[in-house]
Amino acid sequence: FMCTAMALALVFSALCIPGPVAAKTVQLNYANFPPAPTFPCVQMERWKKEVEKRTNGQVRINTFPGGTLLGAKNMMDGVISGQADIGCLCMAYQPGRFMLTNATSLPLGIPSAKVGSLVLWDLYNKYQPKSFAKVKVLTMFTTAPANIMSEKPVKTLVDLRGMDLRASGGAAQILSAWGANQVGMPMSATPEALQKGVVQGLFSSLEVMKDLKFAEICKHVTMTDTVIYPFAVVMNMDRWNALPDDVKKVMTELGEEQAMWTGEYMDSHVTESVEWSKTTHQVEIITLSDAEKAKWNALLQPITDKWVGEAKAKGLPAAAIVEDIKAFTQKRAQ
Ligand code: IAC
Repeated sequence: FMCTAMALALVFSALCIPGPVAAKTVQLNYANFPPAPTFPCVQMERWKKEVEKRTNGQVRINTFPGGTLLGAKNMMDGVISGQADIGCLCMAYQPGRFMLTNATSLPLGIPSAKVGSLVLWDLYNKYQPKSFAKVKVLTMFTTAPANIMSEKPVKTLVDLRGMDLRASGGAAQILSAWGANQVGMPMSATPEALQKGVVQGLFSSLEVMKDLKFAEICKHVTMTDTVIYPFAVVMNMDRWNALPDDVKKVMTELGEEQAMWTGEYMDSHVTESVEWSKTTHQVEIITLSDAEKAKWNALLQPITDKWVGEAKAKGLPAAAIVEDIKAFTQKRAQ
């Protein structure tokens, strides 16, 4: 009897589930490289919720945090080839590939994740870089400005000299200019590198002190507020082209809104993470004196000059890009 009932149930569901509503449901797999509690995954879950709500369930997003579908370095190619429909990537991990948008991680004074995210979005829309020609860009955003998280206190350039610190892309060049020994790797590899003593700290936005529990190891933070890390969320072009127009409209309208949401989330989460680090792990927050900060800043000008030279050689309107980043920053900071 049970078998008959189950067989009947199967026949019944086979007949009923692929009805007109179910047949129209689009399933999309969204890959992300860091662990679920980190901000790229928090913004992914928010985007999923908004898309599912605004399309009245026409679209279902399956999220894959923690590199379970694609990792930090094969995100872009994995989305182009269709291993994932959507992927979130950090452009700083491939500086040459995303040269134009990585100009946002030059030391040009972006003050927050909210402003950074909108400036990056403006820059992408103005220049439509070739590096994204094979995908549909759904949104972009940045971290809050990077600061030094370290096992030993860093109060002067002398303290930093030769210290092994993790960074990537533009932030890594800044660490080198200050005399640290920068060790390049994605954020997703950093917890293990810290644990094993491969590095004695890192240079990134401070929300990871809480989200990745770095406050347990890095008892000192030196405030530099120098540079952001830029991110992109991209979609496989064939999958995008196959979407119904009303779904495309929902996702297009979410682009800038999601950039702003993520920036605001990041900024407030950094504040929360710093408070948590101080009260829960007695982390020391070090502020450089004006005289010391002037020495650090003086070492940074050659970085922008070097980028301008390299970008020009690649045929990019390098000086205009730098001026645009400054102008967009002014506009978006108002
Ligand atoms: C993050 C980052 C990457 C993954 C998860 C959280 C970054 C800041 C950028 C970076 N917070 O790689 O340093």
